[in-house]
Amino acid sequence: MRFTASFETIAADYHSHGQSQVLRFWDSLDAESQDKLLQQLADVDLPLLDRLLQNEDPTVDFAALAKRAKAPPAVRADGIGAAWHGAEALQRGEDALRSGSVGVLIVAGGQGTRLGFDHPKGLFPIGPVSNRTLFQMFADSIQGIQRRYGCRIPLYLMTSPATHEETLSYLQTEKYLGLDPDQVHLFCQGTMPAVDAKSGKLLLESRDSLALSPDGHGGTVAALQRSGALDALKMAGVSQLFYAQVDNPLVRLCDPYLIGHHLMAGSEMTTQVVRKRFAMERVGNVVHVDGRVQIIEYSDLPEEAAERTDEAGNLQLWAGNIAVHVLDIEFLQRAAKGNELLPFHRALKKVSYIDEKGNAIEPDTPNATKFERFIFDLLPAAENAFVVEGIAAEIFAPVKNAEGSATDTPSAARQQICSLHRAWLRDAGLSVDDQIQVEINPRLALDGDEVRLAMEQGLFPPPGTAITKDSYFDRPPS
Ligand code: UD2
Repeated sequence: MRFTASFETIAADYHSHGQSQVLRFWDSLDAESQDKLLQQLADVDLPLLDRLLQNEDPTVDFAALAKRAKAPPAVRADGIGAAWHGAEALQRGEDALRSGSVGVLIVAGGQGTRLGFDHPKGLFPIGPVSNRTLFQMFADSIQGIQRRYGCRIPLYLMTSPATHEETLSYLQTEKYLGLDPDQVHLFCQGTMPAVDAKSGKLLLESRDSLALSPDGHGGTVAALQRSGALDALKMAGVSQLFYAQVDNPLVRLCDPYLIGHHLMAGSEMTTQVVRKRFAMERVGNVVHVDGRVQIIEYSDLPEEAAERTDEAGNLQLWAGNIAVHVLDIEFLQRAAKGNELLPFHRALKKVSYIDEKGNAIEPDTPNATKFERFIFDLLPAAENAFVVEGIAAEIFAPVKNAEGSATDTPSAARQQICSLHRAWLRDAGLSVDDQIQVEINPRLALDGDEVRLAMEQGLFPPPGTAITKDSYFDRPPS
């Protein structure tokens, strides 16, 4: 049990901050509930909350920023834009992987509300033929990378209180998805309380609990530090973390090309971007402004700035953030010291709560302000922040929305995975009709080159073979 200040101290503190309504049911609670509430109240940084409520924190005038924003200097998909060749970057990244200096960090704390899936999103079955879960897809990629580079990749999975327990039991039940349990590290991010959007009063989710939400993927930095992960990684000789979101099954985990560019640029944070499909696409905009690389989230970018085009008629702000970053451990340690590098973003959301009579209220319009930190706000603080373009069809298939939505649905992602793997098989000499669903497990082949190599070893049907039924290539043909 963590030490918690006495009830009197906490009650006085909340009273002085005008938040004593959170204790209105105190006398009706049993000892266990009183203890639970008291621990939550002790964890809230009331002075920080006051600064946020008084708008005394540094907020950004995104409209003004967007006016000055330009496209970022970037290594484009054709390789142009760096003072070195792509082949050198690739070699440098492969050497880093072989030396064991790269770890993987996947943020999986978000609640999959938009997906309508009431389990941690990593448990969502997405394999187009295998039905493998998102977590299994990442674990298989890591096993493929370990096979190819003879290394051992530590995997850090960030959960939130909403996803931690179920994620842990899933991993235990699934025997850590083929990975060594010692290389898989779960750590839980922090939370922030939600407040009534009008009054700024903290909301109670129940008589003995605040309405708490995960503190944003930017909470990664404090959570890595708090869990001891940064020190452990450094001790293990890991100097870069490859960061990805749990909702992108097409991410090229530990991409040596991206890692190599990061290292050759002497960058502390490198981000992979894709050309946006349209101006208001729901991705962050990677821009260059005031001498720094920054990201203006889609929700903060005025439409006129998003629609701006260059002389060739292309979107001026073309670089879409897909939340794939390479981060130096040293940089994360520096960022964890202050936390002032990560401002809070406010989101107006519907948050269920109990009213002064103890009635549960399910608002049908946004009623509360949530506070989140975004990891990409580290970019302007990073030395030599670097931007590398990738091809969306090869690296980005976000699983965000429930079936039937316009974009970013599970079936759209499954189709993208099939299209990419179909192209690999065709390039290797197999014929596959468009309506045949195919899926290749990275343990067998990580990319098209490896499909050809594996084929020479008889691990795929020989060139000229027609694949006439839905096929999952997971192990050598029997
Ligand atoms: C995010 C990016 C957007 C673009 C898009 C690509 C932000 C604010 N926006 O949009 O720029 O890159 O992804 O798909 O990042 N998460 C946590 N803990 C949290 C909150 C989120 O782990 O407290 C994880 C969550 O599991 C998910 C990811 O972060 O995998 C993104 O979550 P989001 O829903 O907040 O951001 P989204 O998808 O609107």
